[in-house]
Parts: sequence; C-alpha cells; structure tokens
Amino acid sequence: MANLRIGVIGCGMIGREHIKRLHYRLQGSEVTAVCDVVEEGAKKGAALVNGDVAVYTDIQAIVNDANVDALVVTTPGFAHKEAVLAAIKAGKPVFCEKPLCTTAADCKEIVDAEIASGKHLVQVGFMRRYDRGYRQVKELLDSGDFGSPLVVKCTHRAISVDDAYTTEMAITDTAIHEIDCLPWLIDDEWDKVQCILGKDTSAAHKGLRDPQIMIMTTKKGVTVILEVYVNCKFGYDINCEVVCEDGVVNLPCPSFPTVRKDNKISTAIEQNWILRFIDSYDVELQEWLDDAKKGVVSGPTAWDGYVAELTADALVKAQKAGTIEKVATGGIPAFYKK
Ligand code: NAD
Ligand code: ISE
Repeated sequence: MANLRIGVIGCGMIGREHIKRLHYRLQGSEVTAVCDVVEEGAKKGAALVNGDVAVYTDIQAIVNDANVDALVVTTPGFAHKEAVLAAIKAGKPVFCEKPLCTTAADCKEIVDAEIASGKHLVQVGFMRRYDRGYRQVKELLDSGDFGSPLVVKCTHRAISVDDAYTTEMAITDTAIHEIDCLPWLIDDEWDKVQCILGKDTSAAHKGLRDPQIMIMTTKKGVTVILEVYVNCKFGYDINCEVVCEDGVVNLPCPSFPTVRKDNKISTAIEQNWILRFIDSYDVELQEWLDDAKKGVVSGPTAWDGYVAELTADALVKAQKAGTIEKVATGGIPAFYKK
C-alpha cells in the first residue's frame, strides 16, 4: 500500500519529534508538507526531511495541498480548532495533539462538524492509552481478577516548568492526560471534581500554585486522587496505583538498572515526557496511520477530546472557587459509540 502523505501543522518541540517519527521511524508514511505560522519554524521542520517538502505558513493552504492525504496538528491548543475544522471540511484524517481545543465549546464545534461530515476523521493525541505499562494495567483490570476498582492514586510530576506555565495549566496542560486516560483505564466516567491548593513549593515561580491535589469521583463511585507537582526537581515521575476489591495494580516504572554505589542501591527516574513516553508516541502514531488508511478511528476521538476539556473546565472552576463541580457530558452521541 502507498505511503500516507502527511502534512504537519506546527513545527515546534513536539511537531519536530513527530516529523522525524512519521518520516523515518514509522511504517507507511512520509511527510510531504509542513506548516508553521513562523516561516523560520516551518523551514526548520522542512530541514528535518532534507527540505524535500512543501513549506507553508497558512493552515488552509497545507490542508488543501493535493499531495497531503492526512494532517498532524502540533500547534499550541489555541490554533487546533482552525486546523481540525479545515481538515474535516477537506475530508482528510487529522491527528490533533492534546488538548483538542482550549474550551469545551470549541471541542463541541469539532464534534458537530465531524458528525455532520458523516466520516470518522479526528483522533486526539492522548498517548498514554498507547503506553505499554498502562495497557498492561488495563488488561489486568479488564481480566476481572482484581475485582472492582475502588480508589486510584496518581502522581504527575515534572522537574520544572517555565515562567509561562500558569496555575490553570496544571489542569489544562498536565492533568488533562489523567483526565482522559483514567476513565479509559477503569472503564468509567467522571462525575465530580475538586482541586485543593495547599502549601506551595519555594521552587514555583511567582504566582504559580504548585503542587495541586485533584480529587475526582466517577459515576461508578471510584475516588481518584491526583497529585500534579511540576517543580519537583528530581525527575519526570508518573505513577498510578489502582486499589481494587481483590488486589492492587501498579503502573510499572520505566526500567533502569539498579546500581550499588556509595552505600546505596538506586534506580534512575526518567528526565522528561519526551523520553518517558517515546515508545507510546510511536505506537500511537503507527496505529493512527494504519487506521487512517482504512478510514477508521480506533483511538481517542473528538468526543473524548470534548469530554476531557469539559472535565478540565469543571476542574478549573473548582480550582478557582474552591468548590466541588459536577461534570455533565449530556451522553455520548450514537456516532461515537463503539
Ligand atoms: P511549541 O510552542 O514548541 O510549538 C508550537 C509551534 O506551532 C510553534 O512553532 C508555533 O510557531 C506554531 N504555531 C502557532 N500557531 C500556529 C498557527 N496558527 N499555524 C501554524 N503554526 C502555528 O509547542 P509544543 O510544546 O510543541 O506543543 C504543541 C502541542 O502539542 C500543544 O497542544 C501541546 O499541548 C502538545 N503537546 C503534547 C504532548 C504530549 O505528551 N502528548 C507533549 C508536549 C506538547
Ligand atoms: C506537556 O505538554 C505534555 O503533554 C506532557 O505529557 C505533560 O507531562 C506536561 O505536563 C505538559 O506540559
């Protein structure tokens, strides 16, 4: 089968990572066009594939390029809507990095446009669903051997963040991964959410509340406790423990040698998300490519992107007001039922 010809929109940090994996690492794809609102950025993206691609600064132009079969959107969230809607209008499959959009209302517009098109075209980049460890945990939970989940305890820690990172982004940019992944993991839906701001680390820049504790309950009554701590200094540390009726299942940590030195036994912790989830991005995009050729979407859909953003909006409201907020999706449309 011919290669799927990909146009990548947004040639920043993750855009450049995806250009390399789509062109060189994965099977059945090639990057034929790149776009960045900053021309220099687009040229940097093009240079990764020896400059042998069409270079654009305009989203509509790359979407309409006849040598582009499918789009990968890696702009910041605020530009996702324009790119995804253009791809739907052109009838081309589109993989959009998380979050689908920065408001639930914008996500809903995409959902409505996709349903109206009658074709399954949109996948959202929630790569944890493709992580080997999370898939192993899901398999164990789905086996029924551990009984019903009761409590889930998670940490999402990063070494540090830059000054542009805001208190809200702990939810909209960081916790959004757990917001998507956990209902998939335990086969449930969000019901209520709460966010507790406590004592801040002295490492947080002025105005940033860090760490934050998010407490979320599901429709089946499971309590989820998530610690987001983005100035922890020691590593990129993702943990997830699912406490069930008949046992406990823990997400495996990335494997590193255990070393003995200076009267200590120790194991390394991953440094950042690029390294921690490098294999997951490969699996995620390979499965998306294979699906796109068949005209199906088996990964996180636009509806999942909408539900995640709706939940994030509720958490932000809870964070600001100190309240417990309800998450009301209105029910999954028939178009997205699997
Ligand atoms: P970035 O700022 O490094 O890069 C974004 C690029 O998009 C920039 O080069 C910018 O010039 C370009 N851009 C902005 N507006 C544009 C427009 N209208 N048209 C074309 N190009 C435009 O950002 P990043 O860290 O690479 O993040 C990009 C997206 O990927 C975000 O949505 C982010 O949340 C997501 N992301 C996902 C993960 C993950 O783990 N799945 C990790 C990092 C980032
Ligand atoms: C980043 O954008 C990501 O998506 C990473 O996976 C996440 O861990 C990090 O907190 C975000 O800033």
